[in-house]
Amino acid sequence: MKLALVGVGDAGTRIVDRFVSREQATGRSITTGNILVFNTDDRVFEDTRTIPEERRVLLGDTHSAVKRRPDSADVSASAEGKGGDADRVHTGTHADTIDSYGVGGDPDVGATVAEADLPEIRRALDQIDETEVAATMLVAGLGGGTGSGVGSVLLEELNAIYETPVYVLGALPSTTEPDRRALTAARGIRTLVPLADATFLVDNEAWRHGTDSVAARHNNINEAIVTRLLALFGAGERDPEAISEMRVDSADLSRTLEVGGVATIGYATHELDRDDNDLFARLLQLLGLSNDTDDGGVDAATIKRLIRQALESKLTLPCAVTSADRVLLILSGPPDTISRKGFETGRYLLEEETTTVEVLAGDEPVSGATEITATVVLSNVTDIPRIDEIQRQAVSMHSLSTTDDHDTAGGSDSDLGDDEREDEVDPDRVLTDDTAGGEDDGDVDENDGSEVDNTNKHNAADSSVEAFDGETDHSFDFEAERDE
Ligand SMILES: Nc1nc2c(ncn2[C@@H]2O[C@H](COP(=O)(O)OP(=O)(O)OP(=O)(O)O)[C@@H](O)[C@H]2O)c(=O)[nH]1
Ligand SMILES: [Mg+2]
Repeated sequence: MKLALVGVGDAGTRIVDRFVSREQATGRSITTGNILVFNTDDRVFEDTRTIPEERRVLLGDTHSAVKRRPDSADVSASAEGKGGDADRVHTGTHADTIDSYGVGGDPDVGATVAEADLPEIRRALDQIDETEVAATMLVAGLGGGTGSGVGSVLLEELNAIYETPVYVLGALPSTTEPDRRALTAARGIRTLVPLADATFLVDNEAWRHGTDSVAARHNNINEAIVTRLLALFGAGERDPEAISEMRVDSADLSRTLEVGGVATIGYATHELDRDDNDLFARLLQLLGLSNDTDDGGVDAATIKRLIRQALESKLTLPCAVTSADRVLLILSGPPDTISRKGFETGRYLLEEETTTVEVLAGDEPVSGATEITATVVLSNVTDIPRIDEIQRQAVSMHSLSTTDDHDTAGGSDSDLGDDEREDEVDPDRVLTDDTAGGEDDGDVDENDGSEVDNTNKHNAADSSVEAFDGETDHSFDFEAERDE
């Protein structure tokens, strides 16, 4: 599927950059240059390798709440004098702390800045040729003031101008980050998920290795994300000449995602050893001596095992697989290796394990590949422990903020008054049984059943700042969905 990528904030910028560099290195053609990144702090722009300057948009130039990073010469001078600023700059990228540059982690400032810069945003978006792509994906760290705040305005804008689906890829903060990141992510989930045609979430907590530095951790996670996105959106985009009866196409992916909500991806690889067993199996088959009546080179049991591994692999967002609405399986490998029988048993396995009959499956023939990969997409999953945890953290932070005027995150959000904090997360609307039942909550009713309501699409452009207000109709309640 041809896809435009719009990165926002540091995480979004890095992930888009990584995607394009892998796309180029593997000779694929997915974004075909339809990329853009937005940020309120340009530190990470300097580190990008594949994003042309005109596609990197720095917002908030004229906004007084946006703090510009001093250039490095100024920093060394001031660090000599004061000592502290140099550290700040070093933590400005890939840190578990929130620094004060850009919008300083505040999504309300992010949304305000983006609203003010809408003309500039629109001019930048003109560089994307919607006729060349089947969908657009907004990429952001949902705990970021820029990612969530600017991201919410961008998503509304993309919805308003594009007829094609707009997906979101959002990274969730890890537990080592300040509570304020979790609060922002909880709000980001509630704002973005109902507005997006589907939201892929990645849990940084599940994917981090204990001893890694934050930078190494992010790099590894970004690599894993990009591998999965390429397997998914790249399927059907290469080797058009290779023959396959079951070729996956972009309609399969859109159909899987059209139920909306949160999607997660599993992935597994099997290295081909074509010199021995597989060739032998093929030989037997050619001679009519194989009792595997299969048409492929890798036996059915191996294919089935691979599909099981993908389902049981660490999902981008761990969840109960039985809560999925739809499933898509993509098997990618040399055209002659993917066994039809293995494919069918694998599909049956997915139906059983996920307890859904809506399993689509297809293959992506790749001549000369040395491995077979299985990619499994689970869409509209609702049983997600990590989201419950983030919501609980957000609610307890909210409670603390209403009983204590001090900034419990130790961050720089002292500019938020109590009234504003009231709006950030309303615990009654996020976690209580009242909301879970959904009877008296118009918002939840709107999101009734398994489908996320997308009626806001194409008419929500005027409500981006209010989208963070607990009283708008953008809320998405996972508890309510689960109980239905
Ligand atoms: N997977 C991944 N997550 C990241 C990366 N960088 C940051 N994050 C996560 O994204 C969240 C937001 O961080 P940033 O992207 O730095 O924030 P921002 O969107 O630039 O917004 P500010 O708060 O204004 O700096 C953090 O809570 C991290 O969990 C990255 O490179 N990869
Ligand atoms: Mg930032």
